Order: sequence, then C-alpha cells, then structure tokens
Amino acid sequence: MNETELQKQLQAKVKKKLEPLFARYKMDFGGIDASLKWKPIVLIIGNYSSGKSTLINELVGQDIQRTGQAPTDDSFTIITSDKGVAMAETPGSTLVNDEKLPFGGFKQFGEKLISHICMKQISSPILENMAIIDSPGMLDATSEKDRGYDYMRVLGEFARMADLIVLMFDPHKAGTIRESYEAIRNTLPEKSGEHRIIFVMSRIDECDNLSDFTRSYGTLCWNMSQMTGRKDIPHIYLTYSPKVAKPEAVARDWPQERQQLIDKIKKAPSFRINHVLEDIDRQVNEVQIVAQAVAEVMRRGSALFWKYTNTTLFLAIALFLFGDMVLAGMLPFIDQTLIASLRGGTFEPATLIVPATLALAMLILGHLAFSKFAFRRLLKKSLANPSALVTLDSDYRRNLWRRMEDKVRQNLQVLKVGDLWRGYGRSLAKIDHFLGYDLKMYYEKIVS
Ligand SMILES: Nc1nc2c(ncn2[C@@H]2O[C@H](COP(=O)(O)OP(=O)(O)O)[C@@H](O)[C@H]2O)c(=O)[nH]1
Ligand SMILES: [Mg+2]
Repeated sequence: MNETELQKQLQAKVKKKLEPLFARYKMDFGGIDASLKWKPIVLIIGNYSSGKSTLINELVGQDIQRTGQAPTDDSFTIITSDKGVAMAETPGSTLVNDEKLPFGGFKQFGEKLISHICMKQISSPILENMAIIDSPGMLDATSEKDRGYDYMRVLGEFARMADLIVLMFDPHKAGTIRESYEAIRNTLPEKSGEHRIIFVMSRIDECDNLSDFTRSYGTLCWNMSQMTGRKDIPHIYLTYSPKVAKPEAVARDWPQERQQLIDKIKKAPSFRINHVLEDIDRQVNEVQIVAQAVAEVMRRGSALFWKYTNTTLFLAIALFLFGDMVLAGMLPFIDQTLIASLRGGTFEPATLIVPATLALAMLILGHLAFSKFAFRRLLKKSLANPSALVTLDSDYRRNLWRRMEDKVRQNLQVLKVGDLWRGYGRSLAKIDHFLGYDLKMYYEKIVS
C-alpha cells in the first residue's frame, strides 16, 4: 500500500471512530480533519526582509512573490501547483469556505486576516506534491497592533498544519528569532514537534568578513539555546540568493550549504504521513485525558449510586414489612398490620396500602437524596480539584493536563445524574483502543 492510500484509509477510520467521540467531549475535530485533508505544507517564517520571498521565488523558479527591503507584502500566500490554469489567484474568503481545503479554521481570526490570505497556483516541479506558504514578517510591537488580527496565533495555526517550518533570519536581526519560535513551538506535538522546525540564516553574503559572520552566528546560537532551553544547538542552515548576491561575496562552500537547505525542503512531503500520525496521536491523547476525568467521576458516581440504592432498598423493605406496626398506635385507620394479617390469615389487598406507601416514599426520598445531594456534592468536589481524577505521573501527562484542564471543567459542569447510564466508560475504552491498537498498527505500517 502506498502512502496516499494509507492516508486515505486512516482518514476514513479516524472520521468514523473519532468524530463522535470528539463531539461527545465538546472538542474540535476540525484539527484532525484538516491535517488529513490536504497536501504536504512547507511554511516559511521569519523577520521581514530576511529573504523569505526571494528564497521561494528561487525554489519555484518564477518571480511569483514580490521582494524588497521594505515590509511591503503583508499577506499569507499559499503557493501551490496549478491544475492547468495559467496563474490562478484565489482570495482568502474563498479558501476558508472551501471544504476540500484545510483552511476553514482561519475563519475564527476574523475578516481582517481572511483578507490577508491568498492562494497562488503556478506550475513548478517542486510544487507538484506540496504547497509553500510565504508569511508576512514580524514587525515591531507598535505596528503589530495595526494588523487587526492575532498574528502570533495565526502563525501558530499555520505551523500546526505544516510538515516543515523554515524559520529564517538575516544576520542583522539574529536577535528577533525568539518570538517566532515561541509562537509556533506550543502548537506542535510535544515529543516530535522540534524536528519539524529548521533554522536558516540567510543573506550570509552580506557579512563583510569572517568575523562579522561569526558574530552573527554566535548571537544566533546564544538566542537559540535561550529559547529551546537546550545546550546542543540544532543545525543551522546557511543560505544566500545567487541572483542577488555579488559573486565575489560567495564563499567556496556556500553553494553546498544552500543545496542542503533545498534538499531538506524538497524532502518535506516524505514526513507527511508521520506527522499526520503524530498529530492524531497528540489530539487523541488530549481527548483521552478529558475522557478519563469524566469516566472517573462517573465511576465514583455509580459507586455512590449503588450505595444509596442498597441502603434505600433495605429501608424500603423494612418499612414495607414493619412500618405499619410503628404507625398502628398513632393512626387509628390502621386496623391490622401486614405481618399480623399474614399470620392470622386475614390478609386483604387494602392491608397493603400503608406498607406500600411507606416503601414508595422511602424510594423517592432515597432517589432525591442521591440526585439532589450526594451526586451534586460529588460534582462539586470533582470540580474543586479535577486533577485528582486522573493520574499525572510524567511531565508529558502534567503538560497535557495543563492544556486540557479547562476542557475537563467544561465537561464536568454539565454532567447530570442521567449521564451515569450514558456509557462514558465505554467511550473511554474506545479511545484507549484507538490509541493502543489502531494507531499502533498505522505506525507499524509506515515503518515497514
Ligand atoms: N544580499 C542579499 N540580499 C538578499 C538576499 N535575499 C534577499 N535579499 C534582498 O533582501 C530584500 C528582502 O528580501 P525578501 O525576499 O523580500 O524578504 P522577505 O521580507 O523575508 O520576503 C530584497 O531586497 C532582496 O533582494 C541574499 O541572500 N543576499
Ligand atoms: Mg516577503
């Protein structure tokens, strides 16, 4: 089976098995759906005039993006292959409403953003199996307010969809990289997201000499170790534009360095199926922890329910058999008790009225005590300390919990007594099965 088929099959399975579960826990299935929907994506980000558009033009072999020193181009541009059309440009308003494309989620950021997204389709070999997204660069904080949408969150959303994120910076602004990195890091899967980001120092021909270059490189490394919190510095790709750079400013090894970057970008589609699996993995883990918390409340709720039921039943039977004896002295209309009537053979149906009323009253009382008092107290207690509902035995779980705690509260707040019989335990079992069996099987398939 090839990767496309595998992905199709996975998509069908995920939709059938997971969509109802996501809905049950009020979670957004859109994210999973989007990651399965479209072709591999390479996202290019970085400060303005770091050479993003120039690099893209060179990759696709056409001057499709405007370039220049001033921060002119302020749109997210999705560049991909045409289907026979010469040079089609599609506005954001069409893209976010196209069911076949994964951009529906951007509606939440508002009109202003939508008018700053577009798709350009051209024919170029590199675009046959991928799309490249050019992004507006970071500006300083004052102009950031004028954008009219939450740039960092939008960037995060694009990053979440991307199979490769190219973070570019030029030697003059090596210090500004941190913000972009932080905007995207949190949106990526905990365990593997790091591999999706590559760091690129561009315009290296503008370094006047070796010491100039070394200074920029050093600044960069320092910033990177600050932001990743790691001592080992990830590989930094170096590049320059052969069209713009003066030939005498290009050192001997640089063409090779640049080729490494291009090769890496061209390989992005081969990470696709892996990333799809990682994303599903991450999101199903999120729904799982919510399901675990809800199932635990329900488990405690049903234990409590049976405790109340047993006691209530016991009392109801006792009242049925002996209650009328206690009341006989006080209530003159009781002329024979149930037990006496059975012993003396004088039983008649009317003798049952008082015992049955007492037993029924007890059952109603028991039910009210459970639903109005005990169950509500359980919910209140659970909401006061929801982390006690799940096991948090690793950093991974604690992080996951931090992300999902609000979702758990949201789910607990609307639980009712009737939900005890709505199969929350079974839903959790289905999620566990998906993670432990289905997903594992797919991981094994792509390895083989
Ligand atoms: N010297 C030199 N200039 C470059 C290089 N790459 C881009 N430029 C110039 O830098 C300016 C900004 O480039 P652009 O691609 O528009 O940057 P963007 O804002 O990140 O898209 C343009 O004037 C480019 O010609 C490079 O490698 N070397
Ligand atoms: Mg640009």
